[in-house]
Amino acid sequence: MAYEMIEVRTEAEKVGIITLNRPKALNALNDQLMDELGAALRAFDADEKIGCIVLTGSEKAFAAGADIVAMAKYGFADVYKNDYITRNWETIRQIRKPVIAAVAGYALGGGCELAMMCDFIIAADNAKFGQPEIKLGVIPGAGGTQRLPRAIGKSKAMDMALTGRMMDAAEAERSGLVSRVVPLDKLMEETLGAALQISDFSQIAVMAAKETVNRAFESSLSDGLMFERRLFHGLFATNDQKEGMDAFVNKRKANFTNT
Ligand code: CO8
Repeated sequence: MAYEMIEVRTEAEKVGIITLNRPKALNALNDQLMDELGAALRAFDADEKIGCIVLTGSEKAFAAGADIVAMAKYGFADVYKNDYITRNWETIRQIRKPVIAAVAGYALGGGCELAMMCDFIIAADNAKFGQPEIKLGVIPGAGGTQRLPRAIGKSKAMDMALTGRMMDAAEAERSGLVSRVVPLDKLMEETLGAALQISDFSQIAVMAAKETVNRAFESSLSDGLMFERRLFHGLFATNDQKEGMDAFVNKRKANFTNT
């Protein structure tokens, strides 16, 4: 598929990199961009050589939200019956390989929600997060009211959703929204470092770790612990468990085969 609103490349043939590329609109997320993003994510997920995916934007904006110019024209029938804006936002949830968001500049509204749908966020020191939908007479529509409180707690999430204020990178790290903050010129180096590291691990173990951490948000503690235990046990059926433990015992680097 030829892409117009995203750029796609790989690093060392094992990391898939998707760059949102609508610079004139600060990467505002419209249906075409989200369709392209969904297709690119699915293609990397299906590519056996790819062990991790990085999603990023420009230095000025990860994404400044859903496309307000497009949305301004829509009525209830367009968004509800025809599923405009919302139709392709769930693809990223179906991706089984890790997706890291590398966020510089604005991550607002749907941009903040898209970053939160990734498995973790590495932020540049110029990053700004916010859910400003309240200023437009609406509310977040892609998980902002649900993922933000889980990430940063009720009080800060309410503050963000009700005032529409922005949170800078330092506050985002302090609040647990992002895992690391790095200087802007080190953002891709740091993110690719993490992505390459993950790509060298067993894809089976990596997928299991992702699935299990995500389960923590969907289940009781005892159900989550049982899910973890069963997957932990299951990994003892893989060649990669034998390889990883043998490599440790024999003081050599593990060579995982994803089997
Ligand atoms: N949609 C469309 N165009 C945008 C958007 C956007 N979200 N954000 C910026 N642009 C455009 C501007 O219109 C402008 O275009 P032009 O040059 O043609 O006038 C261009 O990008 C540059 O923007 P600015 O001139 O405004 O740049 P500034 O540096 O002055 O300001 C800001 C940057 C602060 C980011 C500012 O652009 C802004 O406030 N943008 C809107 C942010 C916002 O409100 N985002 C939330 C949108 S609502 C939403 O995301 C709901 C999500 C629901 C998802 C549901 C799916 C399931």
